Amino acid sequence: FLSLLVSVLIINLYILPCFADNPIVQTIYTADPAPMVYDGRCYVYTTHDEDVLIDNFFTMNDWRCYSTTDMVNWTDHGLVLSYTDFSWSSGKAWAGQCVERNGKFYFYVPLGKKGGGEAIGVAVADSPTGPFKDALGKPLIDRGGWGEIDPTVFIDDDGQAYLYWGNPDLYYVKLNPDMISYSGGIVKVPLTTSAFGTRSKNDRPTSYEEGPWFYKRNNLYYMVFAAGPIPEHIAYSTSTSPTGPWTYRGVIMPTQGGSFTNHPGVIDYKGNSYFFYHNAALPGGGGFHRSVCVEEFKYNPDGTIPRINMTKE
Ligand code: FUB
Repeated sequence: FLSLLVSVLIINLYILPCFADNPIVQTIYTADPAPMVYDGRCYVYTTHDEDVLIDNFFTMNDWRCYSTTDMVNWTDHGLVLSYTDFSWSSGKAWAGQCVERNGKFYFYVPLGKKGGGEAIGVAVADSPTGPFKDALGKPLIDRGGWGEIDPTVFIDDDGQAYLYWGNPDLYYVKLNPDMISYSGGIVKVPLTTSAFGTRSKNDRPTSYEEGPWFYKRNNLYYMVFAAGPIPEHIAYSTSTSPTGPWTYRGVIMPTQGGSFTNHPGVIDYKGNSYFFYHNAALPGGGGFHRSVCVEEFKYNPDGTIPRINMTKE
């Protein structure tokens, strides 16, 4: 009996079942959802807003993973990666995305660098829930400044992988098949209003702010992104090519929910479409204490995305 009790305790420590409506995580503050479908399960990687803030700003040290097969019952896989796993990082475990290739899982994450500035690292694992290890021991993307945040990754049908990222600018590289290096230079995407929408304030050229989410559906490429001005809403653009030119398609989720940021993640799973985002819905919630939520939606017949509102369901 004692050994059975110990096993149950160990299982519960590592795989905690959660049963939740929105927010889908109700035990800690989470943000920046990055869903990934693998082997029949839907995994969602999130950032983690610490309860106690330093300098009343984003205080984020690690990434978490949750999974489900029905969008109702969630399994908590706990902490899967921390900024301390990158010897060159000083913190800022902000929005990342994980993708599977040839049985390995590549988790692209933005980090603050020791000595200043931001860069994007890549961690690799043999399982979707880790353990993840820094694949390079140095940044994958480092332009020597700031704004290297919010990487989004997509592997096209021809095997070419793309990594987009950035705030206030939007960049991409073509990843090599090893997923931990790239060929060609870093390309800056032209931020034109026809591509990314007109902004209601002239602090930036277009509504593009940050948090890109890049994917393809029915031969159309989608760039869903957090749009400004602050407080953010979610908008999107489409293209018939993975590298643009992009055409602005409008607002998906208006500013709602009490957080000055929002961050999209979109997937199809078991024949339905799901839109992940964050808000400030948990008790004590706010701009630095956010919560990940999900809404089911249906694409319009022409592939456009309908307006989606936040719910508690
Ligand atoms: O979570 C920290 C930052 O806030 C993310 O990198 C942005 O997308 C915004 O959600």
